[in-house]
Amino acid sequence: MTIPLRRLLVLALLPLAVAACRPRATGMSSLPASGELDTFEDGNTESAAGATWKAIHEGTEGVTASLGVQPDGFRSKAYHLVVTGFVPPEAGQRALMGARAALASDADGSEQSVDVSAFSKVGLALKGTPGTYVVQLGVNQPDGSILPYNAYVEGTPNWTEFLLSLADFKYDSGTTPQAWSGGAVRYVAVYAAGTGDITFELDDLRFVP
Ligand SMILES: [Ca+2]
Repeated sequence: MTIPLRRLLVLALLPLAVAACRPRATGMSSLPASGELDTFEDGNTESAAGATWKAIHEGTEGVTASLGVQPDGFRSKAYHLVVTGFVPPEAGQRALMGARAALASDADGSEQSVDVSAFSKVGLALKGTPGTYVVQLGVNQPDGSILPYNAYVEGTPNWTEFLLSLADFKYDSGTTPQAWSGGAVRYVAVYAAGTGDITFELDDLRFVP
């Protein structure tokens, strides 16, 4: 028995049509081609990638973090993100206190990854309680896991703009540090590395070609 060519074509295209009808395909939002993740100028905690900024307070008891969008800013001057919290002095490196946003989001709100190979840098403006801050990219691995790749900046009470090369992000949490090797990025996060009462402010977060 032979199947006419036209029917074969229809059968071949059917899965594509079904995929196009799925709500998750039409509801997907992700990092704009411009690379601009968030200027906060809309006054809310939803990024230009359609995902919501989340306050992160993990790793040990007593860590707190909350966030909000407040007036003023760095380059885009209407609004910026403010993160406030506390890291117990004894928490050391176990504490995660900061803010995180995914680079893409499904219609149901689940986080998705984005290929950032069109970009070579991450730009952001930061000011806050003096100390070191960790800029982190969650990078998809071939086995499906996500590893945190870190770069470090020094925060001061004055706005400072940082332009971090993707090549400078390293996975340094394990026994064997790993240099940047590309891959799709699930999220951007900024964490305070210090302890005590900490407030820091973010603005103009973007991927740069
Ligand atoms: Ca702004």
